[in-house]
Amino acid sequence: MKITKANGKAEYAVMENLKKRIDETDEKIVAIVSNIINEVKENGDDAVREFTVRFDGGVPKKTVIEKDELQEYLNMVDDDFKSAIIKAKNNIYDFHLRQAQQSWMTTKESGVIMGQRVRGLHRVGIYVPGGTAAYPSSVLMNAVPAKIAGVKEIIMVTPPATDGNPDPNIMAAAAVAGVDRVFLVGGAQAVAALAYGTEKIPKVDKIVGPGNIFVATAKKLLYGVVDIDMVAGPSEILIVADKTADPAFLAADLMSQAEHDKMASAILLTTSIDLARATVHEIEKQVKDLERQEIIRESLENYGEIIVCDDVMQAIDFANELAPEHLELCVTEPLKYIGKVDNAGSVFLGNFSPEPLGDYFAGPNHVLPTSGTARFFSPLGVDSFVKKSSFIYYTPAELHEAKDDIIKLAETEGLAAHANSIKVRFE
Ligand code: HSO
Ligand code: ZN
Repeated sequence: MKITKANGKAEYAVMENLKKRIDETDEKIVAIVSNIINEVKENGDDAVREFTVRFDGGVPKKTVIEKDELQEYLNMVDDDFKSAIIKAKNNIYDFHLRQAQQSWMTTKESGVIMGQRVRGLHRVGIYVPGGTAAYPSSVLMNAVPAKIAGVKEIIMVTPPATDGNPDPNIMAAAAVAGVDRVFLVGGAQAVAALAYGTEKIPKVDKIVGPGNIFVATAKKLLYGVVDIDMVAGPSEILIVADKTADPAFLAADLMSQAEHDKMASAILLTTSIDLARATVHEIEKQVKDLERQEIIRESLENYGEIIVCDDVMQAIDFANELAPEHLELCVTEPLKYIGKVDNAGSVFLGNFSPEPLGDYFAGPNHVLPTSGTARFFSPLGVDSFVKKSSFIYYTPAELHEAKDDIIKLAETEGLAAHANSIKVRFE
């Protein structure tokens, strides 16, 4: 990894380089996915089956797993894994429980009543990709907040493994998280089926979860027919470290995100040139033993940076501009700086709060805004699974009091029927 000095230009170059990763809409993929969506809309399960045969090489014998069957998978998996996902689920549950918003109502002396009702979406679909990107932790992160929000039914779709069977670890996580039913179907056809509903697969109100480019494109195209979560970009970590940080920890944490994807970005901003050099040395030392070293090397080569800053605040200012998915503050008194962070998906404070603690266990969500979107997006949470509606109750006297103002506003907009709806009540 190269080391540069903060001078304005270096930071600008980093930002420009990261922007290159944002996918342009690929017209060819849009055309393929649009066709899949239309076919599923028209021909339902037949189309889903046809695309599954064409893209996945065959339809699995079993295509749906009901809730009671999901529980059986919990007894099939490794005991330590089972105990770890249960503990993780409890932490995620506790954290997200605090996010739940109450409905409210206000009553004025005049008799006017107004309020807002908050309730869970009716039915939600979670997409879980197949292969090496099938993460049980992501099942928990998507399903637990939905459960707390009061979603009545949580459906999961996931492609089966090559032997036609479901991934037992994913099924066990689904059981722990409270998923109601799993359909063994993947790809854009699964997303379209969830959006429109087929005879077998029920129509949902929102689709969440990561997927390949076909899945992401299907979600984007169907936004509006159905709600979606944000479309996730490659993982990112930015670490701000002063001279007290440990280079072995920094190297390990940078590589923990670099291993996700060759497009992932890992950036270190430090006030110490010695620490910068020691971290490069540590990376070389540690990378050799890592299974995904090829991905890590490529990611660090293309999107890894170390920038030496004058002080911690200069580093935090740059972090705010970059708006990273994950921000680690490996500095003395990290809590002093939390109020200075404006743009970051999730912040990890001190030398013993490494990013994977958040990926798996502590409680905050790991579905976070990427590619600078932490400027305006928030982590997935209970809010992502609720809808709100407001209500008004007016008395005759209060409507009379307001009538002239409303009529004036309506007539100014040229909407006589609106004005009439008020007038007719007092004629
Ligand atoms: N760090 C990823 C989430 C994840 N990590 C899942 C491990 N498993 C989100 O950027
Ligand atoms: Zn991760």
